[in-house]
Amino acid sequence: MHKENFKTGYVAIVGEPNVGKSTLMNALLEQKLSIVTRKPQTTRQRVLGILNRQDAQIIFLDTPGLIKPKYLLHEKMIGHAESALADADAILIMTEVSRKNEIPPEVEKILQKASGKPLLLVINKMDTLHRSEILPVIEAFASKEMFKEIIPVSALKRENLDDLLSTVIRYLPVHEPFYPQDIVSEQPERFFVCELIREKIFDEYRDEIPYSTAVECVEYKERSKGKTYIGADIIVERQSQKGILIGSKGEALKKIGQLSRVEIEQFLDRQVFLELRVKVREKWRENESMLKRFGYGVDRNA
Ligand SMILES: Nc1nc2c(ncn2[C@@H]2O[C@H](COP(=O)(O)OP(=O)(O)O)[C@@H](O)[C@H]2O)c(=O)[nH]1
Ligand SMILES: [Mg+2]
Repeated sequence: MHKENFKTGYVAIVGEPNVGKSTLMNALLEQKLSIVTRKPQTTRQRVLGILNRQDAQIIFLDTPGLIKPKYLLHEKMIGHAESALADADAILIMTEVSRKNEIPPEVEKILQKASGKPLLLVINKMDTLHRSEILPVIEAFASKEMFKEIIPVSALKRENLDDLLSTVIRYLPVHEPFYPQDIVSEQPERFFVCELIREKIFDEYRDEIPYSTAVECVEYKERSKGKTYIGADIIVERQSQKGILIGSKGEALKKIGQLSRVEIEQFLDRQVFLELRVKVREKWRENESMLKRFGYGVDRNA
């Protein structure tokens, strides 16, 4: 039985690209669930992570960074962030110390969808500032009077995260847990497998390539000898991109396969046989049915 005042709720993490949203969720869960890269716009949909404590179950929703949309894919990404706000009991608006006190218009706009919900500002990357420089940043944001709380953290160095958690819990309703207390997400294993492959592509390729790429796990079979067979398609938009991804004599693709397999095995805690194929689907980022197929479909006003 749970304690009488046990709390359960959804907490959306929203903000600009690259401020550290996925790093924060992983740090809070003490597990790598959401992929992290040095490039913006890595996260494309909402990623659910469940933190189970003695006193609370916090369901975090990591979301794509808020940008001006250029492709239908971007509109879907913003749609995922909006749907996370709609479901949230509390909202973590994430920014980083270098932003001074600016809340960009893309973020302001989406916050209109969150009217009445508690907005907690998380100022990340405080490890990059000298202690004496942090207070003025907090004061500048406080003058906006938009936020119930302002919490400076370093997601990377795991600084001030306990404070963040106890603050968040204050804003959650008293409720029984929604999920069993031994699971960390409801998204299937194969989703995280595809995401890890996508992360390696973000790390290894430049320019438009990572942004033009989707990954689809087409086969996922448990084999008796303890190895899982995973066949995944890497989707690109042009023939020339396919050539670059594969590389001369297939070396580049082989490297992606090796790097991905190591992380997938760590994530699944078992051995994996990974087979990657590269396919061209022209303009998939503008194609409603392909976006849906690759897992990016969402109703804007869900
Ligand atoms: N110095 C510093 N870097 C961070 C911190 N949190 C995240 N980063 C880096 O910022 C980049 C973007 O992080 P990510 O979590 O993918 O950002 P997202 O796009 O908001 O999800 C990565 O290179 C992270 O390692 C932090 O607290 N301090
Ligand atoms: Mg992210």
